[in-house]
Amino acid sequence: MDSLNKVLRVGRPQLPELEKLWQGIEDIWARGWVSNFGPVHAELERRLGARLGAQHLALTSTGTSALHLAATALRLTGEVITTPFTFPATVNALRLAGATPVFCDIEPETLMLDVAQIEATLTGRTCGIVPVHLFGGAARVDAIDSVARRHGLSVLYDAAHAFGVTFQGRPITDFGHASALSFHATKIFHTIEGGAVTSSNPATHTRILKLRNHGIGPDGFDESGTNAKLNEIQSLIGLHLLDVIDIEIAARREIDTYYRERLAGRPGIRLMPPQLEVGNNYAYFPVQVDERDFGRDATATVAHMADRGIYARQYFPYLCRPEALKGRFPAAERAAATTICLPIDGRMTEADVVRVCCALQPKAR
Ligand code: T4K
Repeated sequence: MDSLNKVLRVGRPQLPELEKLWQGIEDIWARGWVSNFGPVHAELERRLGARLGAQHLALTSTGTSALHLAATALRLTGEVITTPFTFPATVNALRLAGATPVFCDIEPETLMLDVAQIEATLTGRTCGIVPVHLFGGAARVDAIDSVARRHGLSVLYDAAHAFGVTFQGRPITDFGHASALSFHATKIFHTIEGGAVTSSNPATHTRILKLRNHGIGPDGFDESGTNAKLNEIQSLIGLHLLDVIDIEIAARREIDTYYRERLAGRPGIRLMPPQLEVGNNYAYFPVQVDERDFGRDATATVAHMADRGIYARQYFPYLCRPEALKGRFPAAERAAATTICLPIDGRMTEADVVRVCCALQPKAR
């Protein structure tokens, strides 16, 4: 399909080739085992753990359930410091687990938790930190983990966007006590809906396995859990996409480069500086729109592009909107008002990038 007729939108899922999927579906049908920890689920869990370099990995039904289970397993029932510049799932899951999210501002440069402000936000009731690795980059894991160690806090990373990301060459899931990944269809690796918790401590992992299956463990039922299981068909989709994830990341890296070449120096458009110690996965291509120089704000920019068949998204305006937060977290508020994500996926071409960049023109004065 030529670029002009191609749908270009954020979050367009990569789907496995149907012919390849078919044999796996026939096998599942023949076994008559479609959920509750079947062989495809087991294989995906094993292969994902190996790919991500995780000591322990448990698949879950969504990224939100991964966060919820991990927060429960880490007993985050006091105040938990997190960012207001995230998808609502982060705070929803914490509240479900009985934690009280306490917001802290972000660094304008990375759009992730500002470590200096974490220290200033600590109280006697703080029990944990839940940083979010945004857009394919990484929060300042070394500094955050060292603050947590100094104060005896648990760290749960929201790694919904961070599949395969590294910091100083180490898997991002090596940091903190646990990480929660999302395998939603819009993510770089997905199972349509799904997620996973990685953890370093065997006891945390054992508890997560129990919590995702109604609280039923090898010794029976001794605490309430939920149903957060991934089924066999979704696991099969994951196995197929895992075969091509490194091709997808490499293809996106090229798209990222094309964008940077085309958009460098464009008035009113700020590109995110590359994080030198981070192996990015190019899950998103965020830019910030400065209304004064661009002539349109982020919302008008997204609408203007949609009129030209390009579907960018404003991420994340949600949590900074309530009046109660106004003025308290200026960097997050500014990020929420100005950040848009441009389409990026491994099926795009340089011509597609040109089309997006043409639609992202400043308003003529
Ligand atoms: N933590 C963070 C930091 C997160 O960003 C998320 C989820 C979570 C935790 C929770 O993980 P999950 O429980 O969701 O696994 C989408 C996703 O639904 C959500 O998973 C994701 N983050 C969030 C950033 O994006 P919406 O409300 O923006 O989705 P929607 O339907 O408006 O679609 C987004 C874009 O994707 C549009 O351009 C359309 C496109 N799309 C979407 C779907 C579902 C497609 O092209 N095909 C599709 O099938 O939340």
